[in-house]
Amino acid sequence: MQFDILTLFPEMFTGPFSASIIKRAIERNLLTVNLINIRDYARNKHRTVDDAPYGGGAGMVMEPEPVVLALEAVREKRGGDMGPVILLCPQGEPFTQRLAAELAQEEHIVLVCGHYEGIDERVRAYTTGEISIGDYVLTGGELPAMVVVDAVSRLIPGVLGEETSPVTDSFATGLLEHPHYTRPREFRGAAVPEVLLSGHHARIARWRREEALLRTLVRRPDLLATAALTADDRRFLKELATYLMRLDLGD
Ligand code: 4GX
Repeated sequence: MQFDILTLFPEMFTGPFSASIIKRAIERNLLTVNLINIRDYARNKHRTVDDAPYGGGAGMVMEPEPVVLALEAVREKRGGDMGPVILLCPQGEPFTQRLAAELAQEEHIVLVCGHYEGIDERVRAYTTGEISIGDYVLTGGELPAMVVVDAVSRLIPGVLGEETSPVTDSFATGLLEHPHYTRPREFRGAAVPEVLLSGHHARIARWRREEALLRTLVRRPDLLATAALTADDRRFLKELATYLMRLDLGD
């Protein structure tokens, strides 16, 4: 998998990409991240990349030419076609695990990071899509680009290593994850649930599933509508509903 990232601040990426799993994926050649400084494509004498907005108003807008020249340089290097060219912005398609899984099928992804108030609208004609990582406003598209690289990269076979599989992840199952515990058996008076020490694999699996269902019901009931629920899951949730209806909480 290859990412080309167009940005005015390539140095923002060095920390997150030089540690842990992404670093290892790059070292193992499972992943290539190519950072392209948009300023290198500024052709005017002061190498400016932004300007005041037509029509007036506060803030600056990124000029179209440096971004489009950078995109054309990437296209040239890739010998013509390049797969998705994605602008990170609040107007984009909401980024979900489903979208991450779709992008993980690609060989080559170009991410365009806007800064300031945004990018000249005419750049959008050179992109194939737009992604938003959430309904809040950031100072630039760099953090969203890192989020996309991270979520997509961990779905590439081998990136997480042999033993960890992303298919059991929360969201892959459509539910929030069950609680996790490690040693010690008792931490400051808080014990590990007995069932996890039992060695009874079927009971442990059922307990985890029910904890996942409970958590999802309480924290993200919207997810239950689309989760892949088994007959056992439905029975558990119905029992819970019956129990709650019969519960007498007084006045
Ligand atoms: N999820 N921002 C992008 C500048 C901008 C605006 C319009 C291109 C077009 C964001 C988000 C996000 C702030 C990144 C505005 N660039 N991006 N930036 N939330 O808030 O993706």
